[in-house]
Amino acid sequence: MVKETCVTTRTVDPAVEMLLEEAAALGVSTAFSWAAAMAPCPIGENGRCCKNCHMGPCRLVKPGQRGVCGATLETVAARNLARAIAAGAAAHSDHGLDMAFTLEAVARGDAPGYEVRDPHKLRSVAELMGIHVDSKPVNDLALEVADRAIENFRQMRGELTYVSRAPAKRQEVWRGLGITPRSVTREIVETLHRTHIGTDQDPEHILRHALRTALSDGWGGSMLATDISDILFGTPSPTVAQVNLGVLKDDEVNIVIHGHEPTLSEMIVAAAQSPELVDRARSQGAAGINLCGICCTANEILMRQGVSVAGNFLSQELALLTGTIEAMVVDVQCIMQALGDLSSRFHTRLITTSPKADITGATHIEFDEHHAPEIAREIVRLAVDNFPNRDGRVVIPPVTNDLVPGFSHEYINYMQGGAHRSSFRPLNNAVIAGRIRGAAGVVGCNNPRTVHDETHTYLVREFLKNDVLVVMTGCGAIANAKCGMMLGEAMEYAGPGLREVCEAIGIPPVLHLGSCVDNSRILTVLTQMGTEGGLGQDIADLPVVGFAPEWMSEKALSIGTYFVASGVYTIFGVGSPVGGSDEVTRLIGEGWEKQVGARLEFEPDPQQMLAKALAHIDAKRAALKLAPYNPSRFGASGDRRTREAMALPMEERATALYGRVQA
Ligand code: BF8
Repeated sequence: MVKETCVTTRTVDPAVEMLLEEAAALGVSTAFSWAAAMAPCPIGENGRCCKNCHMGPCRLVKPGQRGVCGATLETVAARNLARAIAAGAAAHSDHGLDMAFTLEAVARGDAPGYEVRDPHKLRSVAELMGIHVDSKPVNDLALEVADRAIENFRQMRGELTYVSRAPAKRQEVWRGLGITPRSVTREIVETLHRTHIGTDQDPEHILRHALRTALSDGWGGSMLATDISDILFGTPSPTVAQVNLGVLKDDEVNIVIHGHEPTLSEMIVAAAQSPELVDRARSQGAAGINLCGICCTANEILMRQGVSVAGNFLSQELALLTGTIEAMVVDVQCIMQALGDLSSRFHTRLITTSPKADITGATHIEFDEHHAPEIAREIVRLAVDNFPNRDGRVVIPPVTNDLVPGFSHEYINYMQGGAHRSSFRPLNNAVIAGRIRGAAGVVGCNNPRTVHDETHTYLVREFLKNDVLVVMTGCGAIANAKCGMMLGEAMEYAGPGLREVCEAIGIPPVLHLGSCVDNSRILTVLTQMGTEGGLGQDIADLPVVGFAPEWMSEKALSIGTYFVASGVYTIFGVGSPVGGSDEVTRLIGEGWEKQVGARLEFEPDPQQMLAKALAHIDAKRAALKLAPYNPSRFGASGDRRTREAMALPMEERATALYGRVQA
């Protein structure tokens, strides 16, 4: 059900508030209290600090001030942003590369426990890559796809394979500017080179390469990560699951999987269901094994397996405070270092699994896809054997909600016409008619510098009221799922036209598309909307906006930048990492608008964010010569009318339902 939120100055999530009170009672610090105790560095916060060489760090805080090498504020702020985008692109893409290596190992028969679960997707991906499918055996085709994917990470010349998936007009924009990405590796290496002391000094030139680097993530590393995950673990379709800290069980072994990559977590899902380990849990006094996730690993196994989600980024420390987690298993990205110390205060075993990420205080059980089932069983066994070590203090907030995740691009296509007539035509028609005013992609992190989940949930409610269809990923998706916004009941917030469309198709008005690498699914959806007909010929023509309202990570900057480079006006909340430079703010705003047809803006005020988004959607509608948005034209049909009629006194119902009734 749709839940009212409990707004405090820290969070809108009552489960998080309850555990923050528990943290205070236990004298435990969390990201919330650290953020309250330490203001952001006022120089680094908005891009004025240059620490790219050891003549500095230089603080450019006075008008006209330069660094020791002569670098201007504009150059410094542009370099800082470009480096952050490169780091974000690297994180997504290294994840994608590991997925490609796993697919290669599976195809060679070197990864027992894994298989190609979606051969249909394998064939579609092969075709997109220009590989002849013919009647090749699945593993032969998988090997060719893996090889082509790996080549995309290391090729030094040419264009990324998936550039050809973008609308033709968009490809022309990129080629015209010289920003068509060659490979993730090439663009990231070049960013680091250009931003080294004494290399690229013109801020516009630096930022143009930042666009190219971000594109190598969106249309390269992330898109490959999504596609290969679908091939190996199945393309998501809608399922039902539960969310929030109330999914933890007081009488079962709780294992929380946290991080980003689905390879190990998929194996842990299987191990946790094995009769041998469930019996072992019972022998330790537990009623069973309860698996759930946090952050984007959660989104991966939620989308495909319906595994519960305990929370988003700012819930990770709080989950430990429940006293009920036998093991928190982490891989890479968004894992707070504080978990090491914190887990040692409770009985929880923090288990690191990536060869790339050690945390002091954790037990390291290294993942290797060649021995994944044994490693997964070892981890689950360790968790099970830890159950008797609970100290008896159990504080599980009684807060959960249901959600319907699983909206892959393929399913969105299918749901609009079934197997024989799948297309985006109904969606495009709804936008053309004005039933749907436009669409918003609301994605990204939590940040304790703003009220946890508040802007994510505010924007989504307002978009629904304004007949704007919402697609979500990452921690923003979890924020809204916790409030019941990913259920049919969220229709109560929807405007009349959006409601008609969602009721006709049978979908919630807020669609969960997956983890942060799955923002690439949004690119695919937008491409199909742009090429379906009636809404222009390019992503930049569409009445759509992108948002990262509570962003904090470099990955979010990469995502936002590849949205912009793909033609989507994108607004970030919280604060601007280049706010110290009016010129860089102008370059990523009107400068990028001239170059790629979209702006990147940082706007901390949620009402302003909304107003800008709606104005943009309406301007795009006008440019397409679509009817102006007019909600009063829609909503008189379908079950809304029935529902309103049923709420009337009995004697008035028949008239409301059927018009004037003869006595
Ligand atoms: O990759 S939304 S806090 S968990 S960075 Fe991290 Fe941000 Fe969450 Fe997913 Ni994405």
